[in-house]
Amino acid sequence: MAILDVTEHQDLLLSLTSRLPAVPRQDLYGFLDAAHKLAQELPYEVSDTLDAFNQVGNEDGYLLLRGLPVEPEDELPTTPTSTPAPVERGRLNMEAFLAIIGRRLGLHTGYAELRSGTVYHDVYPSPGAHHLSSETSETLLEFHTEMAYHTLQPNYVLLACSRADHERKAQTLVGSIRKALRLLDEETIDRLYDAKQPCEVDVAFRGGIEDPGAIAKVKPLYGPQEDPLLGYDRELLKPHEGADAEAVAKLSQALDDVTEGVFLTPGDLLIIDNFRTTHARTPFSPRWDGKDRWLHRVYIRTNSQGQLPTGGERAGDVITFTPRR
Ligand SMILES: O=C(O)CCC(=O)C(=O)O
Ligand SMILES: [Fe+2]
Repeated sequence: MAILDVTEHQDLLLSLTSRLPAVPRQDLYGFLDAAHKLAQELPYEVSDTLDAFNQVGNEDGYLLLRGLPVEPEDELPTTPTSTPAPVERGRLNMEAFLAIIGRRLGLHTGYAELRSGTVYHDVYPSPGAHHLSSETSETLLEFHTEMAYHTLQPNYVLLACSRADHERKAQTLVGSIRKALRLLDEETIDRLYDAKQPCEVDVAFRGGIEDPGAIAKVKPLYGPQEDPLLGYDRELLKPHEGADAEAVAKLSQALDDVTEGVFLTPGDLLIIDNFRTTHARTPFSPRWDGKDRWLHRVYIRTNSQGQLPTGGERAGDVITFTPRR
């Protein structure tokens, strides 16, 4: 498991967050610029690990920073029940770390159609959530590569935990293509490689139409032949019946076989390599008592897969949807 325990650096890390503006959303560009400077002052152990992950990734497809100093439970606000967060909400430790660590990796990006185009997302359970939503709880949130159907798909999904679920049942699952590929035969790989498959999109990108169908095309495997990238979504990918569907089923099984689970606990920050993995979340039971599971999420783009096409992008930019075709 790719875990870096940063507990010994807590004092230094906390002092970095104290130099960030107190109200992130008032001037998010300014907040993320300040974070960029602070990202140059991370302990070497942390910055070196982040830089190496950013350059070459790893086998697991994720990196977990553990032991970040989250607020004591009695100082944390209650878990949100609505989105987006109020502009005046004060800086939270885990949001501060998402800023600094995210800026070490690349550029925070908002997606205009998603969560009112905000950059920071609260992830919390909601009664009656749509089955594809991160607000689900009692049901499995199935494997997805985040926005695999979006031309400007994020390179990283960062999830930081302020509260775990009461019973600590919720597991975030990551399936890595570097591991899964070894379980696939040549024929299956050939069938999946550079082969566009019909793909539906998440509700936010459907333009208010209930079922626009498979409006995107996604390649399950693409990029470097020896070390391919992955586009896989168990709910949205709709391969043609026959050989394509059979190959996707084999890929799906291989991803299940290599899946690793992480129980996110307060002070954890999970970096998911979104071009080489698919992720999911197992069911858990909310109590609706203000202390339910609470994660903070940001999306990071880098130029490694051409996700910064203009060269003039800034951390905090909000971009619009073009489906992969
Ligand atoms: O709740 C989790 O652990 C993951 C949810 C998820 O897939 C996401 O927020 O992108
Ligand atoms: Fe996700």
